[in-house]
Amino acid sequence: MKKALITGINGQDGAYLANLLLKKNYKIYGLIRRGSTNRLYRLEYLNIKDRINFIYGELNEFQNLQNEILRIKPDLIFNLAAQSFVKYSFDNPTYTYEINCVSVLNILECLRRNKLFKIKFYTAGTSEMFGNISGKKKLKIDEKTPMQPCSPYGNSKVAAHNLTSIYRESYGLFACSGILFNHESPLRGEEFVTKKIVKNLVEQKYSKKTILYLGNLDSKRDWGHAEDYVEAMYLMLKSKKPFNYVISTGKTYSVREFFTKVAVKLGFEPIFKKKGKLEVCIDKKTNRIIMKTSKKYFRENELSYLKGNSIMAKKKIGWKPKFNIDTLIDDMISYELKNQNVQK
Ligand code: NAP
Ligand code: F7E
Repeated sequence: MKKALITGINGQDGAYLANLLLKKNYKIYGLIRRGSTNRLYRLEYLNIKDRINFIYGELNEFQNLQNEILRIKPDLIFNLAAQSFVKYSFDNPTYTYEINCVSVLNILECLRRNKLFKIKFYTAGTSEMFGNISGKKKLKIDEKTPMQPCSPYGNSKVAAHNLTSIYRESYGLFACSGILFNHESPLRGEEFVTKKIVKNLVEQKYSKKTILYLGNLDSKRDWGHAEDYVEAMYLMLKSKKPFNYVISTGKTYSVREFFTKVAVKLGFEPIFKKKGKLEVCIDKKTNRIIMKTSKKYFRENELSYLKGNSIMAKKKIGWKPKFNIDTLIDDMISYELKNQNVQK
């Protein structure tokens, strides 16, 4: 039986990836850090918690990580654990850098020092590494686009990405840094904008009448579904040659467009009034304010436009997304409706 080790297994991607690999008959080991509350709800939701072999540890604890890798001898390692919230990285840059970069270096060093050249390694790169490079000209980003991160998070991921390429080229490790654009799902963390919008608007529709507070409504993202994106991670490690592929849908929508789509699907009639940090959205049917902007959610530096080009991944590893923006939103709404016990 093939074995896979996943760090960050209780995060959004970790849970979907574990589910995918179990279906492919892998034995799964998952690294999680100790906590005082239940953070395994995603694995419980997918009904796979009891099929995971958990390893408790911190990502930056080199000795422990090395012992576990030597004990398990996995065929594949997926490093998904990270401080993944961009806004938080402006307030906690040192922590973000250590977790997101030093941890990758630790795994690469462990593979190199112990001559574990058969283990295939994936680490989670991101579109945030490009910063605003394509913003003005509205270009599609591909594997050759230069990286100019505009957040401490993006910078930490560039460092990890470059180290991965350096170890691949210098020591012949099978190591890839997947350049994944935003991907969402019902299991997305609640601080991210898509989940925040869907959860709040479903609540406003069916239970609590609490206004939704958002930041910049005009930034644009290339949003895909996490289930499609974990498939890409797997395909990257199954391919013959390691390569850092861009994974994206090739379509981009503003936060305002995403919000409007969700609101309309739920039967609201959204009308936007005022501008910038004073903007509000009113439901024309009820004349009630359903959204207000708040200074709190604007960023120190905004990445305002993202659109990817995944032709290379399509050609070389046969990856193609199954979801589009509407089926993604439908999936997210239907999960929230079930949570609210609403019959559709
Ligand atoms: P997520 O839901 O935030 O999950 C992050 C995981 O990392 C959680 O399991 C978290 O565990 C774990 N973690 C954080 N700090 C840790 C530490 N010090 N030691 C051990 N584990 C730690 O993120 P995601 O959306 O699944 O994303 C997965 C990876 O892809 C991340 O590296 C992210 O940066 C990257 N990425 C995500 C996207 C996206 O749109 N989702 C796009 C590009 C790249 P706790 O529960 O203990 O916090
Ligand atoms: O923000 C704007 C915000 O936090 C998206 C991570 O998975 O994808 C994710 O990073 C946009 C930004 O995701 C709110 O300013 C407006 O322009 O959902 P987000 P992100 O920062 O793009 C990349 C690829 C990753 O790698 C990261 O790990 O939405 N926005 N109002 C808001 N964002 C949030 N969170 N909350 C708001 O109220």
